[in-house]
Amino acid sequence: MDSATLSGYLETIEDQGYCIVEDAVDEDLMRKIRNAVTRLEDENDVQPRGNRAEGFATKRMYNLLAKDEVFWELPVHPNILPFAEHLLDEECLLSGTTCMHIGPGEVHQGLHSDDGLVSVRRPRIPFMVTTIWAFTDFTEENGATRIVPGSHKFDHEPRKGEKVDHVPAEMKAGSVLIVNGGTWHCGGANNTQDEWRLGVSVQYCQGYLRQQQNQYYSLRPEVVKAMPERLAALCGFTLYKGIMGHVDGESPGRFLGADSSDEIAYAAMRTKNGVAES
Ligand SMILES: O=C(O)CCC(=O)C(=O)O
Ligand SMILES: [Fe+2]
Repeated sequence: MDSATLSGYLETIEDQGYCIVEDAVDEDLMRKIRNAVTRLEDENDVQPRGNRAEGFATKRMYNLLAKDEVFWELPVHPNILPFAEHLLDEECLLSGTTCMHIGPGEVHQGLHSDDGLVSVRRPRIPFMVTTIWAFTDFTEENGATRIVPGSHKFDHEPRKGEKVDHVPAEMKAGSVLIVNGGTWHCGGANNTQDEWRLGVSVQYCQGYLRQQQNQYYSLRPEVVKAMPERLAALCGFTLYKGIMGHVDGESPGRFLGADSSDEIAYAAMRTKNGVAES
């Protein structure tokens, strides 16, 4: 994506709290992801978890990077990662990867903001950026994510029973919805007879924040070692600003025997450790 296009989208997010990037994903990747999701749902006999947050007719899976390498393409995708790098910064982390397969009869989720657990007064910078990838069309009828435009500027989290207008983020398969972590939203109700809505959420957070899904325990060392460097760094296997996350002063990447992430960590400590250098 060229920088003028990216700037245009970033302006929309600044104003509205979200934007939709159309045609972000090619057919081949869409097909691979859809196949992986249905295969994993079958293999693991995934069933709705039966609560308002996770849904009563929605199949969800978490920690997708550990489940199939095809998901590795999403967090580092060149059309999408720049949004997280701009709205957070380049040392942001991957907070979670979740597949949300909303089935017929689902009711809408409760309105929330994804970084609402952070107890810093609003309005504020985003602590998270959520990207929701459409692998089927998202329509108002089949449960498109609902958004409260401009709500990233509100001074509170949604209150129980609070009435507010929301709009469906309708988009074609292959589009990605980018959401400021402070924007109010929810998964929509699926009022169709037989249409499943498949979305995958790739969520990023500030590098100093605890990740929503635990990457360290879900990813085996040999898996991280096989990852591209950028992906391993996003998962948290380098140091934040050359310091945070260390083990006896060294990068967590070193303990995986990953030469490359070890190198990055040492370089980061030399060049970015303001304490040591000043
Ligand atoms: O499924 C969706 O469209 C949104 C889900 C969501 O916002 C969440 O689980 O935090
Ligand atoms: Fe959400």
